[in-house]
Amino acid sequence: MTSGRKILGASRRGLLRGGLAIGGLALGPRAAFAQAGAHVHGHMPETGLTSLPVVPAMDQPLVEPETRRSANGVLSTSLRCAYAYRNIGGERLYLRSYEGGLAPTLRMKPGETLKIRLVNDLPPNRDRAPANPSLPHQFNNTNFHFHGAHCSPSGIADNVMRSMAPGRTYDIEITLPEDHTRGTYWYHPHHHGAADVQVASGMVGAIVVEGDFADVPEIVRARERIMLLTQVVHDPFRMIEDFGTLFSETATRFLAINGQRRPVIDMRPGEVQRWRLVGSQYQDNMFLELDRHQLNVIAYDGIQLGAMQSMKQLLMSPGQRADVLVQAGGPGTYELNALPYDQGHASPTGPLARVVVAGEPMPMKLPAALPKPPLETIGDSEITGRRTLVFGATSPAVDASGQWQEFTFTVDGKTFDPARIDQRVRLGAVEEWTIRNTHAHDDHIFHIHTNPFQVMEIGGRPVADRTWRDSVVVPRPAAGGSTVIRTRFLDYTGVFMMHCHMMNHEELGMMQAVEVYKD
Ligand SMILES: [Cu+2]
Repeated sequence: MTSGRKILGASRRGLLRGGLAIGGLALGPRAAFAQAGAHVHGHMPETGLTSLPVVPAMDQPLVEPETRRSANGVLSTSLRCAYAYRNIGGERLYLRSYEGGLAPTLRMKPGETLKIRLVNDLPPNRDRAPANPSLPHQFNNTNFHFHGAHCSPSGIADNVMRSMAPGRTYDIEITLPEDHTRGTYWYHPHHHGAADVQVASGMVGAIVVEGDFADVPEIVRARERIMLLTQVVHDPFRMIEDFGTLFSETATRFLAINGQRRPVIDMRPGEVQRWRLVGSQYQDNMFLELDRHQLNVIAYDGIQLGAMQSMKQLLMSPGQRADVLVQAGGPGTYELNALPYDQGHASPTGPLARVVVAGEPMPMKLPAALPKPPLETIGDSEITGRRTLVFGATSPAVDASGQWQEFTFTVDGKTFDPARIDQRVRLGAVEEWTIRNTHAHDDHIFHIHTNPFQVMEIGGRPVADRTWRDSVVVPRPAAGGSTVIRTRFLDYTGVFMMHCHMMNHEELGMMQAVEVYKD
């Protein structure tokens, strides 16, 4: 294996991107310093042998991930999981990462195959697996989940029951059907015990299934931006080595997009851009507002809407995506903020980006209408079965400290056990599920793999357009206490997951295994 060449290549890319990531540790301090000195001008801080260039904390142009595209029906690539230094918001963090920092965007089409050689270069686990699998553990195990994909959950496809151990290499092969919905998806690790730490570390990347809105010239002409929303957390050593770093309602240090704190998004007056927003934050809701601009949503969770939804504020929950058209107003600087939002407790707030509108006006238009959405609505007569699931949690006594050890998070009163199948569904079934939330202190996020669903009602209120999604809020009892969805279990048998996408809750047990079987 030519690991030396790979590491050098990654370092050079990091330097060219502006010194965001240097594989300093792997290269050896002397080599890293020589490379940095040779290529980067400016002040080198005396922070140790592996000095990195100073990156201003904020107001840098938005950096978008490198793109990797399919060719001849296959997207063949590798993903290396390893520790890396990342400069984010003036902090020099040392975190588990994909490809040394900002994970690449994968672009492919329906009918194509994604082939990944995943190299787990994380160090050995120091702890043994606990008797209770829903206690966080072994943070250096990983695997790969294509969030939102309608594809096989079995074998070496989108199988999150796989365990990818440190020091080893694994192949993943995921084929999308010809009629797969086209839009914005994402990927992240899903190994129970370690997924939360890895997602919170920024091991998140976008996947674009190409070809949506191809007949809508106003959207085709719009410049696209990939924006991975994250909550940045770390301990006093600027690492994440303990679950307690992630679990408290005040854990978030600041919010970031694509690993940048308050980057600058440039636009021309009148320009329309398409922002592919990915809710890759590990735990909390983000309630977005762009000063003096409308957010025009054209798709949720990678599935086209039949009519544009124009709004002042947009709620992004963990796991969700929104494709948003933004039309710039007059010259000026406009703040993109996360506003206060009550999810049972206060969600994190703060600046996300600045939109700087300047230059020659660019006369562009928003679309007058959108094409027919891709999935047929599920009518009453199609339903073959109904189930109710209960998201619950035990909360600590009023005088407790709020540490994670004091909580359990459950579905139907049980924490997750990979040895148990919780829901069995016949292939071809079309079901209506009511998800109740009995947990007084938190909204939760229902997410299920393999098949998208149609949202019928949230908190007792019908959803007018019955939005297709793969992740949806289940409000706490005081806010309605339930969400109703309908879904078709088509095409794929096998075992996959249903869980809360607030990663702290999933890791502590709020997850079930669903098996779709053929008679
Ligand atoms: Cu939850």
